[in-house]
Amino acid sequence: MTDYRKLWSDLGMDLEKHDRLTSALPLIYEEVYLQQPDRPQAMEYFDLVVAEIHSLRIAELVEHRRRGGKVCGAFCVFVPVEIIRAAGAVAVGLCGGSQFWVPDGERVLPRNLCPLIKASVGARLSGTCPYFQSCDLLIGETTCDGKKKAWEVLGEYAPVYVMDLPQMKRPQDLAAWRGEIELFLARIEELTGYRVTPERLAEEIRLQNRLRQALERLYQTRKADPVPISGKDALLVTQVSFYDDPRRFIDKTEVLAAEAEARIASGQGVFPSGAPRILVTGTPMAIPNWKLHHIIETAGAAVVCEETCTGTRFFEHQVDETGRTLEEQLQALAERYLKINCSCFTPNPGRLEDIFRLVEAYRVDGVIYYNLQFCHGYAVEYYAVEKALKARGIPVMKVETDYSEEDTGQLRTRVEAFLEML
Ligand code: BJ8
Repeated sequence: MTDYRKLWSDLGMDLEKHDRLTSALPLIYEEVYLQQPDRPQAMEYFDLVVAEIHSLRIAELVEHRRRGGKVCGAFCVFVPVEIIRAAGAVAVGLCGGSQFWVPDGERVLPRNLCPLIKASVGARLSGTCPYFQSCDLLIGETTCDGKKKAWEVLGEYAPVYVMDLPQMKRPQDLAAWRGEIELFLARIEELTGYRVTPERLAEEIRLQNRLRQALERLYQTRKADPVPISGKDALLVTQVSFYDDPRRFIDKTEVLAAEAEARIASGQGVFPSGAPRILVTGTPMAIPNWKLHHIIETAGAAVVCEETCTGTRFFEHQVDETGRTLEEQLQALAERYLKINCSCFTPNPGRLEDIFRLVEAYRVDGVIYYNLQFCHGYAVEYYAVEKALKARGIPVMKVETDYSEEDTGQLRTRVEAFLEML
């Protein structure tokens, strides 16, 4: 049996602090997840992943590195994981979703900064995240100002490579992004010592497309009324996709989607038919950030879709698989990734179009705009989203919050009032 304490200690972790972090999780998980009635049986796998979040997958990463492999950590859905894997490395998502890490982040970052950035940097500084500790290279990107400056700080603690993401979507921006992807490929090849061949890249493009399709299939089931799976469970599945082994994740998600489809066929749901249906749009929810979904769903509404980077922005759009040369494949990757509608782009009309499309497809009664505190891009974009939704008679409310529990009561009151008027 693996001695995880030794493994964590070998990764240079602060074991005492780590014990404090992990001791809180089972209680929270019990309350937020395990007490939900009628959950699909296939969620058992995802429960296991959370229960073993710092052990089973970490042992796999350690073994990969023991055999000479590399691990790369990313903080944004713009990072093309296909390239990382085609060069023989493992890709993991590193966005911090826990309040536990925020104070450590605030040691080096301003307090009035997005909690996702503070928690991500704090996770590294505190030595309590084995994923961070397992990374040979951290991949940052120039999306929002907070992130791009945080990489400079993080670079003092670990090797960081930054991808320069354009902030517009003109042809010259696509060309620049394509060039950036080429540089990225060269950096990853240098890290691993392997050349990325068109054959290997084609394999990883197909694999990541399959992963996207598995999530898409699961999301399709959420269009049903009654909805066969809770928003909290669907969110967890997407969160897990960022660090699980991709092949295993695809298998387990397909089993879950098949179960959800069978539930639809038999009319089985996790909320009564006719329960208010909510679209959450806005900033990502990194694990274990389940705060808003928990409030909404314990108030009697179902979250049926997330227009976020831990939702549709992560898995919509496939990479074209017809490219045979590296040039064609890199172009296909650049085109697919540049379709993501993050608020760091100006203008960003595609996001509005996505929201309308999803409101219709998922038969949404109301939209809750989720804004992590101090995320200015999404906060400013609320103006356009609210105006457009109101013009179409779609109820919308904005929630601005952080990872702490301090405002939970107040948020609950506001969400309940919003649900009542739907
Ligand atoms: S593509 S949303 S994952 S940058 S860190 S922007 S919440 S202030 S995470 Fe993001 Fe990529 Fe865009 Fe998606 Fe705001 Fe916080 Fe910045 Fe954030």
